[in-house]
Amino acid sequence: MRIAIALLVAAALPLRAQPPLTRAQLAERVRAETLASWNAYEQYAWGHDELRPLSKTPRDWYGESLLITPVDSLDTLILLGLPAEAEKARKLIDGKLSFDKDVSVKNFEITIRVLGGLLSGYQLTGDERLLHLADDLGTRLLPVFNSPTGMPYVNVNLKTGATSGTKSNPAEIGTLLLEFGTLSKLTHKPLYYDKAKNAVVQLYKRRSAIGLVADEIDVETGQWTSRASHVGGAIDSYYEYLLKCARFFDDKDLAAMWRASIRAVNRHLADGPWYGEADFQTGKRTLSEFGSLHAFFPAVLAMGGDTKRAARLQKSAFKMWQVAGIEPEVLNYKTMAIVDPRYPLRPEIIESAYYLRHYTNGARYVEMGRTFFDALYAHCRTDAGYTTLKSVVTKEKSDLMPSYFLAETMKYLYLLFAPDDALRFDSVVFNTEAHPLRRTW
Ligand code: DMJ
Repeated sequence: MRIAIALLVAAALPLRAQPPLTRAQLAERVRAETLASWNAYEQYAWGHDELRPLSKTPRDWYGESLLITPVDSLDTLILLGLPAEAEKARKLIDGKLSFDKDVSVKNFEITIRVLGGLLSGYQLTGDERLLHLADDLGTRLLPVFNSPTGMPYVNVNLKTGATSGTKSNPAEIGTLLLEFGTLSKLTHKPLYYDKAKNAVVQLYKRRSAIGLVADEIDVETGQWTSRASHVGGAIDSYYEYLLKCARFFDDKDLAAMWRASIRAVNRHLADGPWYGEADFQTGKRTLSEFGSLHAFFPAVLAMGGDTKRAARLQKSAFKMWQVAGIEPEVLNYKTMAIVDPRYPLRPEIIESAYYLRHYTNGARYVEMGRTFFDALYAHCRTDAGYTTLKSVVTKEKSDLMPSYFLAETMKYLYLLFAPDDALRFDSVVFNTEAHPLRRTW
């Protein structure tokens, strides 16, 4: 009886507040969750492209595996201090990865995830086999540039070199140069750099009179097939690479292209504290939508030196996150209504928090990170890795751990919390899949 009364009294008392976790403790928790997710991949999807955490089954993008998760995760495992797991991944890649496959792959995705992962893996481990694989992959991807304009086709068959897909977009055309350029420098084959750079130049040349690009173009005719301009999916990383490649390769043409582009974007797409959509030729506003893919933009603004706009936009993105307690894919920022309720474990908002913490030393970005991590843990964690959400409103889960979750989402979260010497920010440039590349030439 006395025990029962004591329990009742204890239940009525407010819980003693737990002290919030320190940055070091948060970094350690991200590391532990990364390890658990990797272990789930090992247990249920080893040797395959991706893990489906709910059904505990593997997924291969093209029927045959290209080891997308191991290649995408290798540098994360190294940077987070998981050497045994990294070594196992490296050995799997060394022994099993082959591109001699009769499959038609998406050039953009394979470039940013696989070519980028092999290059950063090579630079971090010194394993020549990884560079050899990157060179072999690069050679097999090169036919994409054989269009009448030089802008890449969407798909290429790794064995036959047959290309397909004429309707592409600035992101897929303009997000190849960090990887192809690095490959060029490391193999001393200028062709890779020249082809990928020409593709960006061809795209840039087709910008409108007010300096904007739209989100679909035919790579054979060079004609735009859309008028929509924004900084979201299908355009996003085109801007990211203009800036990063200008600096990484010390390329004056790209620097000028970046300066002209950011001027036009700020002039026609900035909409109060958000960035929306406009007609690329007239600048007329068309949509007030912002989403999880747009959320990379504060990072790029900060890197370009505009921390004021970057901080303001990150504040907006954080509001988007808070509407349902985790980030929707698309939000109408005028009404704050959710337009697309999915959350595919995207990293961009975390990436921007990391860049802003680096550039402004602002503690508020670590606090944002705490909110992101708590929500991921609460809503996306399963007993076999993390999974995407069908709806941030109902929190209903879907069944996929995309390879970028370990490549990007967990890496940027860790780096946001970890001490600066975990990775010296200025010693690398991250490709759009968060693979850190070093200028070793
Ligand atoms: C990643 O593959 C890359 O960050 C890409 O630039 C955009 N989409 C995903 C993550 O959301």
